[in-house]
Amino acid sequence: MKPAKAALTGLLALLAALAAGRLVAAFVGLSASPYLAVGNAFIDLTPSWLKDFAVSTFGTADKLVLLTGMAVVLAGIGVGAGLASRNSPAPGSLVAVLLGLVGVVAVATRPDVGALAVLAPVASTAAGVSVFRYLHKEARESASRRDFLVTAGLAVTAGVVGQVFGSRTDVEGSRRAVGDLTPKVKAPEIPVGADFVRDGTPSFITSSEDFYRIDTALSVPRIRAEEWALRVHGMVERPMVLSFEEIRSRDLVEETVTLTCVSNEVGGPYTSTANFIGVRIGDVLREAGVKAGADQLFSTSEDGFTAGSPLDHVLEKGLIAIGMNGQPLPAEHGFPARLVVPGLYGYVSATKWVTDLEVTTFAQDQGYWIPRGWATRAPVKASSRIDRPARGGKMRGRTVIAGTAWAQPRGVAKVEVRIDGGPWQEAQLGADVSDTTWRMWRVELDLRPGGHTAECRATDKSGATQDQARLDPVPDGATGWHSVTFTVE
Ligand SMILES: Nc1nc2c(c(=O)[nH]1)N[C@H]1C(S)=C(S)[C@@H](COP(=O)(O)O)O[C@H]1N2
Ligand SMILES: [Mo]
Repeated sequence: MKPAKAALTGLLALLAALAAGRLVAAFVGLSASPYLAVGNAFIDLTPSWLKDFAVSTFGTADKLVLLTGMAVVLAGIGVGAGLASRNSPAPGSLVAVLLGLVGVVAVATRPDVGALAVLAPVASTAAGVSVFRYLHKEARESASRRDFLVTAGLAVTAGVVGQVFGSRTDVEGSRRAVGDLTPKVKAPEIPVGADFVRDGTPSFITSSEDFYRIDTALSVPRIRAEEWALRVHGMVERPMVLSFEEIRSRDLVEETVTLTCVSNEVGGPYTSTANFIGVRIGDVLREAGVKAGADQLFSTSEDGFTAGSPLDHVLEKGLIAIGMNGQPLPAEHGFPARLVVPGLYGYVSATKWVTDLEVTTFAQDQGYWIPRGWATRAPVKASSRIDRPARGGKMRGRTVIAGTAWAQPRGVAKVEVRIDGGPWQEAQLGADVSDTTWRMWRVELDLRPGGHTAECRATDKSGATQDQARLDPVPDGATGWHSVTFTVE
């Protein structure tokens, strides 16, 4: 076989192998791509002096330099393997298998891939060996130029299809690849008696499917964890860029938090509770070194949404969350990462698909909703809601009124109920889970048949009772006592 043809055989087999790996990786998670896995393994294994050298020499192009270097080395191996196989396909096949093994080891040892990930390097190896042997046979017998062109075309198409599929729809693959998230500090178990589901309250923990949703974007941003990064900058001593893996490999904490939307009407549904897993924003910002004079953390989403939160509050209570109820965040709730700040309404704190944290001042920047008429500062107001009976509901026999109350981060100390404007009666409270969560309540009453009105009000642990004055959600949250009319039969 002529040297040029032999070299081409090796190169094309290599291309086919990489393309097959990329195509399968589009379905089992981008990190399963043997090429990227080898690159990531290389980065993880790089001693810090070399890493520092690469960053100081190439800056943010260091990853591109690495991937290009790998491509050159691989191309050299492909050409060499082809040339070594001019008489027999055995040396080239051996090289393909050995490269495949490197890919399998690299993928299998990645911390960020799922169980199916090895399928990608296995497919890669199979494609490399079979394409090599096929081309080798053709080259020796008929040596048609078309065979080479068709192979090259197929390989490029497979790679492009993998790329397109991978970047369009692989959020679920990326979530699967992240797998279960195990916090170092777990949230305390929710005690029995924290909710009164049988009496009509929601369950204490809201399932991720049932968790309320508020987005400004028309479509859910689809970002893969592997391609996501969080920039921390502004009034800090040491700006940082954190990858998903860097966040994940920190000590993760889990916290049960009730999230509340400012646009919730009295009695409305925009409040839910989940176990959020992540890192404390305070830890990250202290590493970055907050400069004097800053008073706002300004967060920006991939989709352009922004929120400004009071810096002192965020330093104390905020999380960069990557998990929700034991799983990576659902795409709808901000995968790969979002902010969760107990005690602040979502629009000034809970940025989903967050990509940028800027330490700044309220004088300098305004979050998305501020020029649209909402308040700059929006702490959660104490609130309570009657879940049963429903408006116009009918009750029979024993009358149990039950509901929900929240006043994060102060916590709920007391809920009272009154019927038909009569005396306030203290409700039985569910087990106290945390000051950053809601609290369920119930009260058993003996009511005469006929129509009634029930009202409720909460008192937080600072002793402040929920405001009676009826105010609209704009500009900083509704107030007023929830009231429900119903009939006892
Ligand atoms: N990127 C982005 N983040 C966002 C929003 C948004 O529209 N876009 N809405 C905010 C508002 S108003 C609230 S109340 C919470 C809701 O979070 P959830 O949809 O997970 O319940 O997210 C906040 N984060
Ligand atoms: Mo909201």
